[in-house]
Amino acid sequence: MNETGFRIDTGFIASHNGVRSADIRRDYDALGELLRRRGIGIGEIAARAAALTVALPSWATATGGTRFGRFPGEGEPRNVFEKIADCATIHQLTRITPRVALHIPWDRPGDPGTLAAFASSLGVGFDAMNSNTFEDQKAQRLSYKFGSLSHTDASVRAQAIAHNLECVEIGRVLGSKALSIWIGDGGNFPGQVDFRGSYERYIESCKSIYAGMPGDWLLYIEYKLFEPAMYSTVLNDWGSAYYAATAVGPRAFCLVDLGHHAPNVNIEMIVARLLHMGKLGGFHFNDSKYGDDDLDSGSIKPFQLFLIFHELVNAAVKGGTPGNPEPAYMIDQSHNVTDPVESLLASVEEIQRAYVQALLVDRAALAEYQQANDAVMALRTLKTAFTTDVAPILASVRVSAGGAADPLAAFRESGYRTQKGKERR
Ligand code: RM4
Ligand code: MN
Ligand code: MN
Repeated sequence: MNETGFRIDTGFIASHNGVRSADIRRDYDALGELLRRRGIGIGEIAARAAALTVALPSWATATGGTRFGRFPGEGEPRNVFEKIADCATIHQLTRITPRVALHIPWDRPGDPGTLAAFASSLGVGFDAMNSNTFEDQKAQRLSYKFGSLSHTDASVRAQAIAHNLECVEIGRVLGSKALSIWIGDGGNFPGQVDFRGSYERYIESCKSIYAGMPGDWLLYIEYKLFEPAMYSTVLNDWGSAYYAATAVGPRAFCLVDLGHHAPNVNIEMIVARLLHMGKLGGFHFNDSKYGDDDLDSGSIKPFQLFLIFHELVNAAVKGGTPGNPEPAYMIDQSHNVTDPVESLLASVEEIQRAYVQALLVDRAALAEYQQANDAVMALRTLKTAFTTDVAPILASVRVSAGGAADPLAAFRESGYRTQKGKERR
């Protein structure tokens, strides 16, 4: 079961890079010259690009699905070991995804120690643990139909708390250092849920979980506007998450999933607010057009992704914000019509691209334009960074780290999925 089977050969990656290296060098030098004229050293940008890391969601390596159906592809991972193998392949090609976020019970390991050893043999580790009290599992004693951590019945709340603590126990063995909680609790009809009572119960449940976490673990509180509850959600927005995280304790932080807001909400401003308050724990990157669409990062609103990183870089260059940890970057997507590995490879590249573009913002000039209320030039300063083609930096740092110049092309040329189609019947 924990055999990897086919793996992409390092020699294959070297020859993939070999035929592209002269072009990459030329493009990198040309971009270096352009940036030099702007007073930016390309070497420093490249070093920071190489230092970025993004966690992969175990649950996104297999085809997702909507409530209308699911259309799996050939060679999909059948168990958590095969999911880890796919994540390791993504890390092999991109070099910036060294950790996997695990979803329990979807990917509950039989023996966490065996899984930890397997992952480490493939060069990956574990990020935040993700609990699941938004659906019922076989042989589960009490139902979450009417909620979990905020349920009116104390014994359901106790069961949900125990599940979260089990996630922590598994995560301890895996080397994880954080727990992400997202609940589906809410109401479908006015009057169904006592807004204040349910929120209070949710906070008390989180306090119990927090009390059971090791002292060096962080708790990420993920909010979401709606769904599965269609009228009201117990943890609906960043303000509710902020208050809850504050009430729970200093190691509790808010998690921003880009798909969990109403359309057109200014998410970059929420990021700035949470950084300001020292309560931004991390992200679930994805993209959306209408709701919690879980589309590939940067596929619909790449400018928004850039503006989010602009706020993050702003905070970092000002020495961070007191009390706020380095935000954890994680992907949370659902792949319905694409090869999940290809979607993840593309998403990782988009996230790294947005980050590098944000590093190019002329912050001194921007501050002057803001001071002078020069809106046109302020926007142009951002656009100058956003429209810079940083692809040569991305390719070059990947190649230097032993990854692929073009991860998507390398993945296709490698025949990985066809091989897995044979192995994973
Ligand atoms: C939720 C939320 C959680 C994710 C589940 C599958 O909408 O985004 O983070 O674990 O979906
Ligand atoms: Mn999420
Ligand atoms: Mn979601």
